[in-house]
Amino acid sequence: MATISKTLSEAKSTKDCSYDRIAELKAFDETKLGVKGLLDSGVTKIPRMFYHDKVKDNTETTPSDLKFNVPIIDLKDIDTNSYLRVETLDKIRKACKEWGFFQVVNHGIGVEVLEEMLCGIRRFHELDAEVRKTFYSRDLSKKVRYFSNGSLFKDPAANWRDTIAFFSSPHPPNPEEIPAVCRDIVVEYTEKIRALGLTMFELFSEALGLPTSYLNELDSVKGGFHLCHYYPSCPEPELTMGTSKHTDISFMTILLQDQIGGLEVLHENQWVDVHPVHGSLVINIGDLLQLLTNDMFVSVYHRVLSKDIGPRISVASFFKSPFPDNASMVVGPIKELLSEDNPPIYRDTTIEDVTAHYFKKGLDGNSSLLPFRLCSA
Ligand SMILES: O=C(O)CCC(=O)C(=O)O
Repeated sequence: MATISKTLSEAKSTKDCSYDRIAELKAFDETKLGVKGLLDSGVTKIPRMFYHDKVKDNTETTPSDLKFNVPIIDLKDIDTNSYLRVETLDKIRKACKEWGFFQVVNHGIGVEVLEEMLCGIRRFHELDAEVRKTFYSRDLSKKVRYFSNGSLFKDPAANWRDTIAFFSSPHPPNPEEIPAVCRDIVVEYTEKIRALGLTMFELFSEALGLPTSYLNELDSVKGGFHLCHYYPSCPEPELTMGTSKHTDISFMTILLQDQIGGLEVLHENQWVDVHPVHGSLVINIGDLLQLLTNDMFVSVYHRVLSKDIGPRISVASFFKSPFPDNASMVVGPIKELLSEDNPPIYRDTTIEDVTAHYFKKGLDGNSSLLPFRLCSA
């Protein structure tokens, strides 16, 4: 590892003409130990592959905090109090339309489950290096997979972040495939997040004026996986990012974050902090739900800043199409939502085409829906 980090730092300090980015990426990937491994090897300067051109863009973070707050929606008693349910549906509709992001409290998953999930993911990422590297893989068909930067060789700059991914549905891993240090909690969390996902889709359906079960009856939303991130503290956080600006390809994402902070959402051209609220979960609309709802709900850009403190742990649970099982399924704006005043903005397409475009473009900061917009819209 010491040799590799020397190669990495040599690559960083050499002049532009001799900088071999691919060699640096390969050397990093071959360690199979991610950013955590780099930090453990004692780096005090980040390798050049992590340099981002535009860590600071022309949108501001701080002033927006004075002006905007990501909505927090309380789900308590909405099944028993019809007045509260209507009020909550109004809040959800407004949040999905104006923000594409909100936090939920009293969502039915105990705080001890959330905390144990964060601890379990941390235990995995802090396993002995020799054990951890046995899970490292870029084989997308693996149901349990540890890696650093999903599109390492495609993205313009690497992020200061490692990840372990778990398929959750429709084909979850056998429990024995899950690392023992987080096995029980990953199984439990998967079950609980799935149930919350069904509830959220019911609420979304009602908020859209559709029958309660509408979205849950679509076969296209029955797939799922978790990306469980570990953001080590960064010696030069101003030069890199934890997660680059992007939207999610999912229908919906439920995110669990610890108390470190750093997640930001783009709202009215301002980066707004998604302040960690203990016991809450962050809900965000993905590109495919924006397409289904004909922009009534929006999928918005978000990113994670690097910090000189850490590690930060987060778990993003994506509700998506069971790919590749449903790859050829046609998706387009829901017909019941369309009218003369609300004509379709997107053409019908397939899950396969949207997904292929999303991965082809990588984390370049552009919406994956652009090629599917109708010219006249
Ligand atoms: O770690 C986070 O807070 C966000 C992660 C994220 O945006 C993603 O996995 O797509």
